[in-house]
Amino acid sequence: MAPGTLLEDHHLACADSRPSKKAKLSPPANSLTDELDDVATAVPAHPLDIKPSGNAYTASDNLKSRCGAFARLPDELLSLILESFDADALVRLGSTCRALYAFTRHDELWRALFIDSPPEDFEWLGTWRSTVLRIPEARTTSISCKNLFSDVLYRPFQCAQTPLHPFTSNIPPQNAIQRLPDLTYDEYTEHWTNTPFILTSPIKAWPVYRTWTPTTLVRTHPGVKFRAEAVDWPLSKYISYMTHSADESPLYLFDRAFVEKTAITVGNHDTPGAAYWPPACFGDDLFDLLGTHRPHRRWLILGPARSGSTFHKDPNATSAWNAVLTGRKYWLMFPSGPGIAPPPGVMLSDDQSEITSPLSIAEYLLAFHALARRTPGCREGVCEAGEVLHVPSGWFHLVLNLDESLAVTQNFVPRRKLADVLAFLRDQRDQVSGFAEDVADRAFEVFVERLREREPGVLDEALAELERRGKRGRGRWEEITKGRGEDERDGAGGFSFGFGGDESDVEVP
Ligand SMILES: O=C(O)CCC(=O)C(=O)O
Ligand SMILES: [Fe+2]
Repeated sequence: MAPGTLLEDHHLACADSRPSKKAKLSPPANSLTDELDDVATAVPAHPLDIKPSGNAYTASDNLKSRCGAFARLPDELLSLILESFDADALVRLGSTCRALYAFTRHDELWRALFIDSPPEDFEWLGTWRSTVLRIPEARTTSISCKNLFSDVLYRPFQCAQTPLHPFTSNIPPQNAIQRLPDLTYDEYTEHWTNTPFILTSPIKAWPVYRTWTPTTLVRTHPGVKFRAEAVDWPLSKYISYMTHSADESPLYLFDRAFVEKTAITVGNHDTPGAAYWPPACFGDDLFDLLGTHRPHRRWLILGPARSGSTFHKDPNATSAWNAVLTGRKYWLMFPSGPGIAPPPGVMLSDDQSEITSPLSIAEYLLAFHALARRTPGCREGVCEAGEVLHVPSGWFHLVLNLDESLAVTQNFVPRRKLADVLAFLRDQRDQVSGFAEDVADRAFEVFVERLREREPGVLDEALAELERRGKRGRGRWEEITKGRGEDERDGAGGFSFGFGGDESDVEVP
């Protein structure tokens, strides 16, 4: 969560950590209420002894009242102003009084400073501030700010410390994502393209499943730079960050060039020397017909416990599989489509194209998980190491790593979802992503041309499906908008989350 972006939702998101009266009145043991009480009381004290704002009402002293003109600024505004300070100004201001010491220690400020101008060489020293200032942890001061009461400073810490297992366990049976040993191509094509599922045994024979762990990878590729959100770091630095940081939303390694960087061979299960191959049930990827024009398709994903992906849909209406090599991932999923509301707490921009929720994963779970769990269409599951989860085209998903986790994901176009992908490329052109620049604005035309040359039958089937949908959509829409003179909206509709351009800093498949 960036400093200064605290909105009302954040107030909703993190419960005040004052001792809860509810504990005394609690309903029977093991209820969710009990678990949430445990969540609230399991948060340790803030390292600088900062407390939530509410405590100011009963306190006899308040450090902020003693920081001159700054005392008059609301905490949100003060944090926002500090975002424009450089490292030197932050250090000097922080040495003037305890309250400003606390505000200028806020690690999100230092994360932004680092990311704005990443140093050529650095050593990860446990916090962004220590890393920017090159101060080893042992020499970092920690002055008690006991009478400072600030939600802006306390909440990110609380969200980073709150136990998340109550949200990811006791999955209601009706929400549970189905677990299957494996599927045949025909079974997948006939029955499963629109359904999330977990395959429990498809990757046990992958060489990378047997040999790749964060520890082995860093041993073999310590200096290879991988992309982690806005930075490219040598793997050894990322692992050092991953194993020794307390960020609320940890930097997530998401690298689309890992095959080239690690010089592995990929292909199908019969490709000589292949390090991994897509589970056979998913069949061919129709984007392969585009050859060198195809959009990005595969990512290596690595992150610590509590890292993950906030709600999004995969790009270009593709489907995906996500194979866990080490660790475990909790998935929360919702279908989308005409007439289906987005998941609770997910806000879409007016044109439905962009997600406007500012919540981190922990904030989302704290504020909306209970409602999400009760919402029709909700699917949840934990994908263990050695298992593969199927993300159907168009489904919203939020993913939380329960442990440090290494995974490989691939996006693809199965035959049954070709119509959805064509509709997306044709009707949501400004959201098409992951293609090279010279193809991006004519991706639909290029793809249709290739399909016509190589798979005319499959193309005709998909175009006929699109026409059927168009007719159905027009009938319904005309009924609704009779006399208003409005155009038909795209039948596929809904929000989607793209890759951004090639130069984009952030990409989440
Ligand atoms: O592993 C993750 O964090 C989720 C990645 C993702 O969104 C996907 O595979 O589609
Ligand atoms: Fe995704």
